[in-house]
Amino acid sequence: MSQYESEVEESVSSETGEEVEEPPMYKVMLLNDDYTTMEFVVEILMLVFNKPPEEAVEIMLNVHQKGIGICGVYTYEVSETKVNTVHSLAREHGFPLKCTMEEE
Ligand code: TYC
Repeated sequence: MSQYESEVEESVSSETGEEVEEPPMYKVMLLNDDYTTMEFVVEILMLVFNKPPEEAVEIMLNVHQKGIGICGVYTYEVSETKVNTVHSLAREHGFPLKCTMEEE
């Protein structure tokens, strides 16, 4: 079988959904605390979670009022990296901000 034919066969089997499984997805959540500034949380949401400014403020206020809130849903590796990035940046700036992940 030529290289071309083998590529076509692979793409057909992917399209039928028989050989491709969706990866599990994980919610990344921010937790409220009394010490992290609102400005820092908004910065985190824009920088780490790619939220536009208005949405970042909305999510931050939701976490501030309810105690916890979802920042995004990603694969395991991406979620883990975002949690670690949030904790590193928070520590660097002396804030106790906590972030967790949970399978959807
Ligand atoms: N509660 C904080 C304050 O009043 C703000 C805050 C919001 C902190 C969201 C953490 O995940 C958080 N300064």
